[in-house]
Parts: sequence; C-alpha cells; structure tokens
Amino acid sequence: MSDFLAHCTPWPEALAGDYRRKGYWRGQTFSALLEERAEQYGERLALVSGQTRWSYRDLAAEADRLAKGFSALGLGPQDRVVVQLPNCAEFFAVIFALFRIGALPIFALPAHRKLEISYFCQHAEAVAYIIADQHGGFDYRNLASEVKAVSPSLQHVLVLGDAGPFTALHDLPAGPLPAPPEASDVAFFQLSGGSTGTPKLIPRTHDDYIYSLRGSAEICQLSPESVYLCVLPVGHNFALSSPGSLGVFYAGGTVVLSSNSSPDHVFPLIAAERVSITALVPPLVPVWLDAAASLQPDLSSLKVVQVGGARFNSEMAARLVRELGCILQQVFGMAEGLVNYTRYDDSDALVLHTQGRPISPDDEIRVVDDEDQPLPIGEVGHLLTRGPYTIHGYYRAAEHNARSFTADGFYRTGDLVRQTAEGYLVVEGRAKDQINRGGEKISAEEIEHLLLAHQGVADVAIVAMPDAFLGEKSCAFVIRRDASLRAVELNAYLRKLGIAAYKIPDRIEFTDAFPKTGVGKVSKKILRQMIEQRLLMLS
Ligand code: OOB
Repeated sequence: MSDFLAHCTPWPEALAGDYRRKGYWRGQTFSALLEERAEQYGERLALVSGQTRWSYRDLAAEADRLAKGFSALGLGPQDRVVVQLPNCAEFFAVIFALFRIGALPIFALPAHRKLEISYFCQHAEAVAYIIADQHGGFDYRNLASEVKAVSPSLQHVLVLGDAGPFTALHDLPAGPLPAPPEASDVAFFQLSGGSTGTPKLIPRTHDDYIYSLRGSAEICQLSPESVYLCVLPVGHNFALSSPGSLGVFYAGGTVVLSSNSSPDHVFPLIAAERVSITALVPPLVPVWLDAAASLQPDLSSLKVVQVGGARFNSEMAARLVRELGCILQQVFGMAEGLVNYTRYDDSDALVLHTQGRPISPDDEIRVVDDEDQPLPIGEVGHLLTRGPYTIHGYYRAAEHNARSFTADGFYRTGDLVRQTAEGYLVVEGRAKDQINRGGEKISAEEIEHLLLAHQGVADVAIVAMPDAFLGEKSCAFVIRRDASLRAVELNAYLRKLGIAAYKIPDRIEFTDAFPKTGVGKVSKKILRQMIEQRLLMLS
C-alpha cells in the first residue's frame, strides 16, 4: 500500500460492495463524466464568469490543456495540490485537469492565509499550490512566497493571471497524460469545519462524490435548462455539490459564478442570465430580501433558493417564501458527507421548520445520548451517520479518527438534532467546540492555541456569542499575564500570524478566572451565558 493510502480509511468491503450492487457507486470518474457531458451537450453553456462564457466543449478542452500542462511539470497520480481560487471559470478547468491526472486538489478558501495554507501544504506534503494573482484587494503571490519558504514539499506555484516570480497557468507546455485514476480512488480533499487544534482534510472518492451529485441533481430536479448562481465560495461542499456547480454539470445545466454576493451585483446577473436556482447562507437572506423590496428587480426566473450552512430561523424562512415567491429549500450538510434537503413538494411545516432529510435511502441516521445509546424519535441527541458518501476517516489523523467515528464506522457529526416522525432532521444545537459564524466555521481550539502562544496570555477560552446578523460571532475570554495587554494587540498578533480574517475573535473579554464545571474543566456553557448577559445589558 502506498504511504498515501495508508493515511485514508476506506469503506469496509461489505458496505462498499452493497453500494456498488445498489448502483450508487457506478465506477465513473470525474474526467469520464466531463467527457460524456462534452459529447452530449457540446455547445451548451457550462459556465459564465464575468466576460468568460464556456460551453461544455470549451471546459473540457481547457481541462485537457491544463492536464497536459500539469503532467509536463511532473504532477501526477496522488500528488496533493492546494487550490485557492476565487469563483471563476478557471477553477473548474483546474480541478478537472487535476482529476484527469489523478492529482488531488485540496480546496482552500480564498480567506485562508499563511498559517492555514502552509499547514495544508506541510500536512499533505503538497507539491503544488494554485492561486489567482490578486483577488479582493489581496495579492496571493506574496502569500505564496511566504508559504513556499516554510513548505519543503512545495515545488510549483501556479498562477492565474500575472505570475510574477511563479509559473503562469496560461502558459504551460504539453506533456503526455498518465493512465486515468480509478473511480474508487480518492479524488480530492474537502476541509472540515473543525473543532480541533488543526484543520482536518476529508478525502472524497470519485464514486462517492458523484453519487451525491446524482442524488442532489435528482432531488433538486436539475436539467439542461437549469441555471445555477454560485455566490458562496466555489470549493465549499455546499456550493460544489449540494447540488452546487458539479451537480449542475451532472445535469448539463449552466453555472453562473460571482465572488460578489451583494444584491446590486447579483440581481442584474440573475435577470440577465435567467438564473433558476441559487444557494445562500442565512445572513445573506435578509440582505437580499430588503434589497429586493426596495429595488424591485426582475427575479422572475428564480425558482429555488437554497439556504444552509448554519441555523436558519423559521420567521426568516417564511419571509423568504412570501417575499420572493419561490421555493425555499433548506440544506443541512457537511463536508464529511451527509447532506439533507427539504423536498420541493414538502408541506410548509417541513420546509419552514426542519432541515430536511438525507439524500440516500442508505444514509443511516442515529440520534444517541452521551453514552451512544439510541434515543426515541423526537428526542434531541447527538447525530451519528454512515452512508454511501460519508467518510470513514480524515486524512492522516488516526488519533482524531478514533474519537470522530464509532467502532462500526458512524461519523460523529457533533450536531445535536431531533428526528421527526417523517424522518426529517431538526438541528437543535451543537456539541462540538466550534463557532458557526454565519456558515463560516471556526474551531475554538485552533484559535485558543494561537492565543496561548502569546506571551501576555495566561489562559484563553473561545465561545460563540449571539449576533443578530451572523447568528453567532466569536468571543475570546482571556486571562492576562500583564494587565496592560489590549484586545487590539491580540487581534494584530493573530493577523500577523496569518489566519483567515473570519477567525479573528469578534470580541475579547478580559477576566481573572474561568467558571468551572463540576469536574474542574472550564465551563464554556457558563461563559456563553456570561457574554450573552453582558451583550443584553449593553444593548
Ligand atoms: C456545510 O458544511 P461544513 O462542513 O462547512 O459544515 C458542516 C456543519 C454541520 O455539521 C452543522 O454544524 C452546520 O455546519 N450546518 C448547519 C446547517 N448546515 C450545516 N447547521 C444548521 N442548519 C443547517 N442547515 O455547512 C454544508 C455542506 C453541504 C451542504 C450544506 C452545508
């Protein structure tokens, strides 16, 4: 077994056999899928991004050119490649090219900075890092120089646009292509929202992911007429596969990409491209609804608005349906696999008050107590799941895997849910030590570790605090060594280390001691109550 495979946990043979027999896993790779679509839909529009308009044939040709280019550079099967691109057509040419040569993209977010990217490069021993020259006022080439200096495995930095000291994506020689990968192989890595000190990488196979695309495309009734607007980060599991851009390609439809989710930019795009479906995180919903009420845009083509990634309150859900007059679909998913959808013909009660039911009849759901004992239907407990597109282990994380998966391979989602009599899930809370900042996930421990390394900090505990706009924001309770330490210094320190801006604590509260639980651990529950009280008093 290769070193690489030893770090990934396959599905047990019995389950894998079952998923194949049932026709979930059909042995098709992403490159075979794209080739098939290019044959079927040749001149139909696959992608729109700014001035770029690519047919299925254009996308396939560009992916083929890049695959040969990557091969010429020496990239090949199982090489890990960190891909950090904004929402642009080239993202898809790059990933389909990597899929073709069996290299494995790691989907970084545009917000990630030096600490995150160098961790991915080091942990996965990535050989290449693919960026845009600049985006959102940030120069990724400077970031790449910093990352390269601390990542010994990194041989290539490939740049969309002006390459500076690196290699331009537009200008690669052509090399011979290797044999294509197998559909049962890992195809890429998603990133875990995380609740531990370091982010976790999620290996997804061609077989399992394409099954989730097919299931999603069916549930969302996608067809070649579908036009999907992608405003969430293109590599995130929601925007990529639920049904996301890849689900739309599966169905032969059109993907319209935009990095800007503001109504002034997006509403004209919806009208011009006749967008039929889009996906939002909850904080965007009131922004769109308020703007729609005042601007009166032409949204007549928009049939479905999906909302997911974080808790969505039912009053806002009702407002969306009422004011936009389209179908609301709630989506509760995770990069590790399981995705739940409300269905288009569900009752209002289900659509407004639940987060849907799984894609597959073979998604196994368990709702259990603290001792892993099953709870009666309707009671709130820990959600465990196993199924044809849910992983059995993170990449290179044996110790963490022992905690995150049961002995029989169920993933511990860290979510607290209840199941309705109809089999729908309602997300009631979270047991994992994470902040869900409007869909962006922050691992408390990751940021606590960084702050603890600051010489002025004696101890720190990070918790979620309520926020009217984002749902949750992060609050760091800090015990100082030195009373002169200021919050701005800690924020500047974190920024200088190089982390995604959304992970910087929204608020820092200095304190002399932490409340403790009965067994002497820091009580985050009491800290959450403390900050909630304080915010109430301030408001
Ligand atoms: C999606 O994926 P991730 O990996 O960024 O985050 C997963 C976590 C879930 O475990 C849950 O805690 C939370 O995000 N979450 C929701 C939710 N959807 C996700 N919490 C409440 N209500 C929802 N509707 O966020 C993701 C992946 C695929 C599709 C949709 C979302």
